[in-house]
Amino acid sequence: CCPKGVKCPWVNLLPASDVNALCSYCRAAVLGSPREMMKHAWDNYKRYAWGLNELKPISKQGHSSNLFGNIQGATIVDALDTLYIMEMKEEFKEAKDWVEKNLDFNVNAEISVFEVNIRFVGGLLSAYYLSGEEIFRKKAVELGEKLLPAFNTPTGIPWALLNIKSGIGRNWPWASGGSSILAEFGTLHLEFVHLSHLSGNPVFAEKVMNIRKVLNRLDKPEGLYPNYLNPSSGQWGQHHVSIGGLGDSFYEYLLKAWLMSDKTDEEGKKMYYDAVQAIETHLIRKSSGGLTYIAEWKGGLLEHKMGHLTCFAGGMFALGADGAPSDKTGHHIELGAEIARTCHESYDRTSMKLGPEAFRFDGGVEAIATRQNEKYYILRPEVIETYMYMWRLTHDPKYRQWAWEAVEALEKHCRVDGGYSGIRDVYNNHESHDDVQQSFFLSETLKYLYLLFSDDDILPFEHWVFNTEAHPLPILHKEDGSKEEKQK
Ligand code: DMJ
Repeated sequence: CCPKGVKCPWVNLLPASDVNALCSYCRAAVLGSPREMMKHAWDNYKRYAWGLNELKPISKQGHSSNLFGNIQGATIVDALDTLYIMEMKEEFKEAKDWVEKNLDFNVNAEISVFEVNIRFVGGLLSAYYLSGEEIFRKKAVELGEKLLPAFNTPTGIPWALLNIKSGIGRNWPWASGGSSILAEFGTLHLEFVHLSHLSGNPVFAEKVMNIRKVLNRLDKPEGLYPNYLNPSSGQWGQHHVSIGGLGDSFYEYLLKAWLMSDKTDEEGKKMYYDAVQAIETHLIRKSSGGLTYIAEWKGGLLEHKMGHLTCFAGGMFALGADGAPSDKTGHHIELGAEIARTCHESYDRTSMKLGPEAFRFDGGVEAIATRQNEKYYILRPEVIETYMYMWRLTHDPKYRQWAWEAVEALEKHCRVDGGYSGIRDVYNNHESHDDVQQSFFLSETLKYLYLLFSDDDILPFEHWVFNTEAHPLPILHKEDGSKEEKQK
């Protein structure tokens, strides 16, 4: 099956359509490929940016983002579980040693509560659950405690930004009327429930349960959740609803909170399925060319645009199909499949076969970016994430094929000597690199690719849920008990 035979170290030189018909030799090479990509990304980070947050793969130096203040090592913490899962033992050990000796939260840093939670707390929790190494549990709980002052607002809806030394919080200056952001305060639940579980301290879970309480008290326009909520007044800001940026992982965490509770969190379940119902009625549309998409809602008017971020929803709908009312199970899987197809089209309709940041369904176009500032690709995972869920839940081989097309495009356009870089315009024939290797490329994009080409018994869905940064967290069974309960 392999035209280049055993001399071919890179099966990704094969046309994508051949992936399902490979001999065992080639198949083994395919399976190894995301691991080799991880090695390239990791080795270069280590060579040029060790201990810093991210890598600039073209200029071969560190990249610091203001999301983490001066907390350091984002790539190391985000990559820990991927290294573990891929059995990159030496690399995992050097990452663990760095965490032990250098990961320091006693710094004067203003950080994004959401980003630090999903990447650092999530990364440490997964590393602990996978490896059993106490250092990761200790660091996760220590960091969780540092985040608690963010909840000191009149409603308990946390600030977006927090100085972890002074405990002073504030919101993004651009957010509607001083509001907190739905996708930010709504994406703490999984990690905080686990922090309570591992520390025996109920305070973490109490904080996130209070967020639910505030949301449930509020009237929702057409059953939809606006992206902005004022933490002082407890009132919605601007009525902008999105399943992409600013809204996305709030919905994901409702579903996953229910799954992670071993399906006992009935409140999370109801909030999720009610929200999906409203999304279907008001946001989901079909283009004249037959592509299903999720539009954005602005005070009752639809903007026929879908973000790359929104593409995660295909996987979410399919993952949630099981709990949907019995007559709707097939429908939710089908919805997932349709979103996956639309997002694949957004990749396929570019020159580089990598998807733009946002694509539109108006002015005669379908699944194409029309604005110059929406044509970039920053190594985001959401489309591959949806392929991974669709593959696991349907075993339709097209998802492996589509993922393979993405691997080929990443290798061709994003791989550079110094690692992997984002692209400024995926419609251009020539790469203009943005010179950033995002930490989520290692934690999410490469992990989802690896899982997609592996057997289903690696991190099976019956036992694990993935946080929004692809960090696996175990399902908490009743009999597991918290650390405190176990000590008792
Ligand atoms: C990641 O940090 C997470 O997936 C988050 O939910 C959204 N943005 C990036 C990846 O695109």
